[in-house]
Amino acid sequence: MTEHRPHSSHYGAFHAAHHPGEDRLSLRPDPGDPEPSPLLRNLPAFSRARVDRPYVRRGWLTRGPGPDPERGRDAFVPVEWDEVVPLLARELDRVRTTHGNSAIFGGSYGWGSAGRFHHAQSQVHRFLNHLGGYTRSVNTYSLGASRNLLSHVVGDDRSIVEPTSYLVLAEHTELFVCFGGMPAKNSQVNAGGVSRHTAAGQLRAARARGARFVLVSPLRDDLADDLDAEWIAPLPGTDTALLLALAYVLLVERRYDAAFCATHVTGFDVFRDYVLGGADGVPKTPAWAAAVCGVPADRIAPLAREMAAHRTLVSLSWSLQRAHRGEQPIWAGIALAALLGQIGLPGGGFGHGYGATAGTGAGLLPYGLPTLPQGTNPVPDFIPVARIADLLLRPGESYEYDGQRLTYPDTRLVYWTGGNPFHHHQDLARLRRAFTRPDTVVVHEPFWTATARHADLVLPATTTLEREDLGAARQDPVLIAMHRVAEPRGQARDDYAIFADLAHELGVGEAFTEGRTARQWLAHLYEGWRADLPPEHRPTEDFDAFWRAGRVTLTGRRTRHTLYERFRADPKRHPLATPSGRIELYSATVASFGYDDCPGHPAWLPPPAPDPEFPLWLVANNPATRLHSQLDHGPHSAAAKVAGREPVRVHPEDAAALGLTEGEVVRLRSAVGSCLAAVVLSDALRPGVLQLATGAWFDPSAPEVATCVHGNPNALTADVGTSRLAQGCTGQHTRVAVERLTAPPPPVRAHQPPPIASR
Ligand code: PGD
Repeated sequence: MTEHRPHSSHYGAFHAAHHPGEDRLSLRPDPGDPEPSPLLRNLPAFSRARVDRPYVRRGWLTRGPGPDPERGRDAFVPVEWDEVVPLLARELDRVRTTHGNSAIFGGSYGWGSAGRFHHAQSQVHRFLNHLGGYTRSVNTYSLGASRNLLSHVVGDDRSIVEPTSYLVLAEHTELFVCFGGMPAKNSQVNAGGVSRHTAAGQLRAARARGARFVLVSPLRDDLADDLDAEWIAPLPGTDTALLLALAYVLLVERRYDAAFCATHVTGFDVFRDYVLGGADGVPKTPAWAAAVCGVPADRIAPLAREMAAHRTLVSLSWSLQRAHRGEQPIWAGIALAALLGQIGLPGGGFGHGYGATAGTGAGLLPYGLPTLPQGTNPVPDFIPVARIADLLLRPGESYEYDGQRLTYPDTRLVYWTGGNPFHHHQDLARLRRAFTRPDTVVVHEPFWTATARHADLVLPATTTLEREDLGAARQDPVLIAMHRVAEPRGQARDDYAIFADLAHELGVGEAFTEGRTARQWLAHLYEGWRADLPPEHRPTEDFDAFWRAGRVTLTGRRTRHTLYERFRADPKRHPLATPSGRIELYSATVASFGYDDCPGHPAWLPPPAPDPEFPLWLVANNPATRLHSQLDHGPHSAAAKVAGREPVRVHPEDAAALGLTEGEVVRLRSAVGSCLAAVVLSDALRPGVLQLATGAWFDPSAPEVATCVHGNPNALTADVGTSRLAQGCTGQHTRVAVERLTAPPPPVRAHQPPPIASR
């Protein structure tokens, strides 16, 4: 397939050709993309890391299903497709008939790949629904704390899904105060695709117009250099204290918008009482905050005054809430924006997630996209997504979540497609123990990720390059005909084809496939979608014309978020979906849950006292050189490694105090585990804070040296929910010690296939 064909990914649209003889991918970014993502450079990653054929773990094959401590350590036996399909069908049938469908965990969280039809999670959910359902997961690792919180505070998550566009901010915002920054690296990616990377350019336009940027983050590169931001560097996880102190200044200096608070807010008195110290005897003064967050008190009051005097955007990153009591900085940020009284004014108020993806702030299409119907799931059981290890380790135990008491079902079979929990989950040693508990783990994967290595049945999936699909996201102006660019590797098959065979084996083949080939599904989904569109947005091209053209234009992205504009104009006629119809600075509902880890108003809930054994903070953020763990073996990701390890950035002052040198491989140790990483010196960090990105493939091959010898920070992070309100992921921070190695580090084996055995 040497001719360049249209295709798409979560980080950009492109044309590509595969040159099979040389095993080379030639790739041209979409000519309409003003700033194509460097992540595209990972795509030509044909490597030994591919799963070339179906495999079954030796112990499972010989001893049959059951808990097994060898899972994740065992060798794999190559099998044929016509053997593995009936084997897996029998096991699925055994589990559902013996233990019931709730014993199948099909939450299967993960970003998978771009493509509306071969969307791995949609495929597995549709398949399992045809078998009678599964225990599902709710929420995301991205926004675990926020979604629940926002439902109580502003009624829903539309402020995330459809925030004011960058176009409006670029025109109106005078002061961007960016808690957690707006990292350019995260604006590379968008779930489903992004054909135009415009966020960076629009922020530059705001700067050129004279807007001022203030970055509040322990990491200076959480905002692009060319925005000339003032950098305020609090300790990780202390933004709530800073936000409360800014609110304190507005309250005591009477710079808050009393009229807005009287008409649009509920719980103002409770919040004011808490901030001024009436509730707990601790006024949240700048001096108080300075002692908590390390930002000088004399910088806090002037910032509050400046915010009150200008059209100000309080920008709250998603990373803020992926942490201990992550609900609080978001609630405190919304409270601060409410006091400023600019919510609903162009360029003012708050935003949550600018910079988190390329789509945030790009405008939203007012209609849906072609979507594979998933059917209905009759099983009521679910978990908040980040409670996966608890689900497997604590069957029958109860826990609290958003005012409910829930019980973990007894999981016998785990089915994962399109995700990598051994990338995304915290405390990976604990996750390993959890994965030994079910009877059977099934994974479809193109690559030998740690998740595939911890499975019993590993079924090789195609990558998008090897199949046809529809590429689109609701924040992007094109629907792309993703043509096949390369032939499937080895015996890899589409997830759809695998599920179709399993469904036939289990007697639901016709219901699952509806008699369509993959290409027929694409035409069916496209035409059904097109017919339902409002006429003014309906593309004239039928499926064949669309496929030949390679794309159709999607019109009508909204640039203004009218929810808050209408609410501002008339809160009685356009109330928020909260019990009071207003922004809730005190939520009687949340208070009624009685959670001391998430009380009824925003509060500073300090983390446990730091253990002197772990004197440094580690920020474990999303990576700049790959999407999560995807294509970690790709050229762009590999180029940033140092001696084959993931780089850990260390401030030169800390390095000097610890006697560390640039490039040295060190061991990071936390209360739950350890990992190796290579030192890179950087003054873009607050001293006392290290930074190690997520996404290096977990490598537990030398446990005597470290839990992970490659540099996966989730070997270090704790598996604890944000609070009982949301039980969200807290992977963003942990506390660590750095140790020098006394012997040469062991090799990294993460990108090599696991041991292969004969029967
Ligand atoms: P990915 O690396 O994208 O990570 O976690 P997520 O599990 O989404 O994994 C997707 C997997 O799907 C890859 O292994 C890929 O090969 C596979 N895949 C791709 N396409 C297909 C396909 O078509 N079929 C099949 N079967 N497989 C496919 C991401 C998660 O990590 C997220 S969203 C966030 S925001 C979290 N962030 C943090 C964090 O900030 N800090 C820490 N410590 N941890 C985090 N984890 C979370």
